[in-house]
Parts: sequence; structure tokens; C-alpha cells
Amino acid sequence: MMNKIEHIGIAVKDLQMASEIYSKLLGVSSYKKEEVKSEQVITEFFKIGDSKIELLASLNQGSAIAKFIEKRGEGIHHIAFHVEDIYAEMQRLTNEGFILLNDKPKVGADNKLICFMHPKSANGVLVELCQDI
Ligand code: CMX
Repeated sequence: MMNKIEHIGIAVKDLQMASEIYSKLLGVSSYKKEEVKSEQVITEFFKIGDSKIELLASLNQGSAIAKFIEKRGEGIHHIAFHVEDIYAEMQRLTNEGFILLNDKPKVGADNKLICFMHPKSANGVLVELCQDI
């Protein structure tokens, strides 16, 4: 079952500059900065109330974030939904005909098991499922 938006991911070119902007915007400092080597990104997380923003900068040229920024510029990259049971949710979405980008959940940033769904499946929005580890 999906029960809330876990975070919104924003692709940025320069993490330090973006972090300063989002600190001012949200009125809080980031609570975590984390490299996710498997995704070739460095991330920084902000939290206000129950809501989280993840800034994502590319660690190298060929990464998903680098390709996204090259093609579409900086901006909202994905919406992540929190799920209680990622395996059950992946099965449910596959049965509904959605195209998942992973066969099995992967370990993502901020202590989560994650799975992405192709943006063509959801009207041009890259969707991520997240389960707490
Ligand atoms: N949101 C919406 N549309 C997107 C998109 C995004 N984030 N990324 C790519 N697209 C669009 C492309 O512009 C393209 O559109 P057109 O066909 O209209 O040109 C379409 O999706 C398909 O693109 P593609 O060329 O087939 O595929 P890409 O090589 O651009 O890869 C995607 C797209 C989503 C499959 C790939 O980025 C992916 O596997 N993403 C999941 C992993 C990821 O994003 N990791 C980084 C974040 C990690 C983290 O959160 O920690």
C-alpha cells in the first residue's frame, strides 16, 4: 500500500549552491548528505514537517541525473511514494501493467529499499517506491 509522498527529488547542477538556496527557501539546513555510488549521485536531504526534498547532483557524465539535466535542465526529477511492502507493491503495479525499471528493490539513499517506474508509465513522471529498511 502506498501511504504518502516520501520525498520529491530535484536534479541540480551544483549541490553546494542548490543546498544554500534550499536552506534559505525552507528555513532549515539539510539533515543529511549522502553519496549513492550505485546511482552515481550525491544527494542532500531537507525535511519540513513530514515532507522531504532530495537534491540530486551527478557524480559523473553518464549518470541518470547528468542525462536528465542535459536533456531537460535542472528541476523536479522524480516523486517518491512511501510503501509498507515494496515487494507487494511492485507485484501489484506489474499486474496493473506499469513498467518497473528494477526486477528487485535496490538499496537507495536515506536507508530505503527503492524501485523506479518508467516515466512513460505515469504520464511523464518518474515514480520511485521507497520502503524503510
Ligand atoms: N522524468 C520524466 N521524464 C524523464 C525523466 C524523468 N526523471 N528522465 C528521462 N525522462 C524521459 C526522457 O526525456 C525521454 O523522453 P522522450 O522519449 O520524450 O525524449 C523518456 O523519458 C525516455 O528516456 P530514455 O532516453 O528512454 O531513457 P533515459 O536513458 O533518459 O533514462 C530513465 C530514463 C527514467 C529510464 C532513467 O533515468 C532511469 O533508469 N532512472 C531511474 C534511476 C534514477 O533516476 N536514478 C537517479 C536517482 C537516484 C536517487 O534518487 O537516489
